[in-house]
Amino acid sequence: MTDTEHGAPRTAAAFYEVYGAEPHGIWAAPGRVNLIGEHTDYNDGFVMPLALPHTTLAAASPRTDGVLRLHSGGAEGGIVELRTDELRPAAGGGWAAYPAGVVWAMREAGLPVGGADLHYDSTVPTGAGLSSSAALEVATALALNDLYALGLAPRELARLAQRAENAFVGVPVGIMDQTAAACCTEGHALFLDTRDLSQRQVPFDLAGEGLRLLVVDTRVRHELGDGAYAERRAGCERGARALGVRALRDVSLVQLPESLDRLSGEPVVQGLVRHIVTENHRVEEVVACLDAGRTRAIGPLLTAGHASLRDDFKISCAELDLAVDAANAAGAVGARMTGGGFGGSAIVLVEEADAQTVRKAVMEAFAAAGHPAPRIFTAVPSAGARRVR
Ligand code: GAF
Repeated sequence: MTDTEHGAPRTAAAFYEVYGAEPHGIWAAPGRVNLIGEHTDYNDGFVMPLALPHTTLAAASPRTDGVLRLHSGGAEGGIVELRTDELRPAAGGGWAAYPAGVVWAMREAGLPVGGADLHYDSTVPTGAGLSSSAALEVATALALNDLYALGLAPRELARLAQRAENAFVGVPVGIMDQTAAACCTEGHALFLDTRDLSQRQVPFDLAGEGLRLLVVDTRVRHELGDGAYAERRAGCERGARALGVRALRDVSLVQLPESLDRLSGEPVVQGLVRHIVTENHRVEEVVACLDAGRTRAIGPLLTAGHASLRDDFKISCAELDLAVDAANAAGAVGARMTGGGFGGSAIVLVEEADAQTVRKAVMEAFAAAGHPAPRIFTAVPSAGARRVR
């Protein structure tokens, strides 16, 4: 039994305490790390996330009066009560805007979704770049899908969750995190083409190969809504327009030098374009390595991806750079920041035998630099969203 299944009785008990009745069911959706393919998802490109064992649990029951009640074990402020027919996109709204946005998106799509009582518990760290928002959205979407017998497939739930975040919460994220939460499977990384949403589960058996993937949560909290994410996205779209392509996905590595020439005079956009084009290529190379059973060969690609995010896309920070540099100096196979950037987490691929040495080196480097100690744990490729009860 996983921690998620272990946690289900506690979440059921908390639901009972809050609402005075047993929940109809309990659903779970995981956080994720992205192995490679950063900021490519809103450029129609390739991504490769894997689900973490950390999940958000949603205990839920339907209501017949159109009222939506939301309660979180991790948030102050008690029950948030809303009317489903009065939901309107608005800035702000705190954590409850994410699940409320999902109900709004479903109703906007003409789906027969009414009221519900929901209680959430989560082990996904928030603000750590590990997609706690997507886990909250997708757990909600899956619960409503079952409660209201909508019959939607996981990737359709991901689309609705993304719409909730884009149009209701107001953050212009791509489709990676919601798809990861909805579609990842245990023991695999998910190779996703964000243009047509075609996907392939790529076996990623680290333990079997004597490898380990560490997550270093720098504890530098990041917010996607603070403008820098939207700025990068707008810059990429500007680059695509200037190059006359539908999205930067349509610029190949071979065309890159000529494309950069055409953008001379726009150094910031040049950097964004160079990152996206080289990053899409790195995803394809990582997939080729994994398909060929050459897992260790992805290490340099991860590290090259970090340099590109730091130097061209300019979304790293001192703590992320330190985590990557200290890990590599201590013998890691490769390392990079993961997720939206400006803080959050890095991933480090290490030989199992070197894991303790690398971990210690990162802790010591943070202490020497005067940064708060990072939180380091192992990422085991885990299951996507599911009903647990
Ligand atoms: C965040 C976003 F939510 C994703 O859509 C993606 O753009 C990612 O940053 C960067 O790859 O997690």
